[in-house]
Amino acid sequence: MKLTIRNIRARAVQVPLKRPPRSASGEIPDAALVLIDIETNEGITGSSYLFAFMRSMLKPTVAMVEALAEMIKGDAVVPFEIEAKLRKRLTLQDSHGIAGQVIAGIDMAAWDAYAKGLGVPLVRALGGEVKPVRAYNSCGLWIKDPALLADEASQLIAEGGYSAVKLRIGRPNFKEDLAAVRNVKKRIGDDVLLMTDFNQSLTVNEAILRGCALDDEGLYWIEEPIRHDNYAGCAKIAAEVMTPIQIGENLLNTAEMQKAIDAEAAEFYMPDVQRIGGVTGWLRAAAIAQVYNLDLSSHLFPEFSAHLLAVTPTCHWLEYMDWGNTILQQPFVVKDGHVIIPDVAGAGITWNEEAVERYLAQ
Ligand code: SMN
Ligand code: MG
Repeated sequence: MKLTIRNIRARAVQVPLKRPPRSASGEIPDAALVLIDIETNEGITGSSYLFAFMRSMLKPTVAMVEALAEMIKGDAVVPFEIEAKLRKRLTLQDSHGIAGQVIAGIDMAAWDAYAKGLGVPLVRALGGEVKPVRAYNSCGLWIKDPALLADEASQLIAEGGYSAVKLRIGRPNFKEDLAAVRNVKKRIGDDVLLMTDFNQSLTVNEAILRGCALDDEGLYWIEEPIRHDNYAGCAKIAAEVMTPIQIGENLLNTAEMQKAIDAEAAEFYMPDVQRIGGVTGWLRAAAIAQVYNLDLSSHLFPEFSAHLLAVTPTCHWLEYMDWGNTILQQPFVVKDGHVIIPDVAGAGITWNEEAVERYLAQ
């Protein structure tokens, strides 16, 4: 069914988190989310959500959705056309920053509506099939007392039969990081993979020293050791450290991804659907990853990422995060360490309106 955009609604919510994040680059007390709904003349609504990272960014993000909505009201729900139009209109302003994230959010909601118009799950609208997608549990193991982490790792694995979890590191005292890694590794054993994330907290030299020291600890990857856009620095680290380096959650578009690949910045890449440009941007990133035979994982947004990884030729790992669960009528199910894509039209997101009402940000 052909759809026409009638209106785009944006709502800000602050959702409590079961295990509030504390990384080497700061704390996140609750999930500041912006819910986007593209309403169409035909009665179908396409939905997505964005993560504003902090409460103070909710208002500008909602305002940006409203500003961009004005440009596409009355347009057909054709995601590639919408994306091209918004990027073109923002050429002289800037299509990165909040504007870029909002383009991605609108793109995701447009794809959701588009798939609903076809009456198929998003993955099928993309030419793929509904199938389980391998995931690691990323909902915990933040920076905290290393002695508490082994029990938390066991809980995280049990929450969905996971075979991989991610631990945040980057404490001022590296010995504490080592204790955290060893405590978790000892508990989970060799059959469960352990990813780690420095959240951009180190200098190049520190990263080489710490990375080489971690090479004997059996880690699956070391993520974002330094500032995300220092690709030459990342390349130095990747050359010195045996453990694979993972980057990508802060890649703002596919051109940045290409620059990182050209610099040989990392072994693994994990774009974030909100930063890489929504579903449309992801498809382009997946094509590049295929050309270079690079393993591609996702960052946050399991609901959209599951559909996308299911059509990604070099699909690696989905990062499972539960931040949207509270405001969804039916959070995605994880079974035997795999996210189950719901066999319904669209991405499978329906708001729990009662919860949305309760957590609406003022
Ligand atoms: C992360 C993402 C979002 C907030 C805090 C930390 C982290 C990850 O980098 O990869 O999950
Ligand atoms: Mg990360």
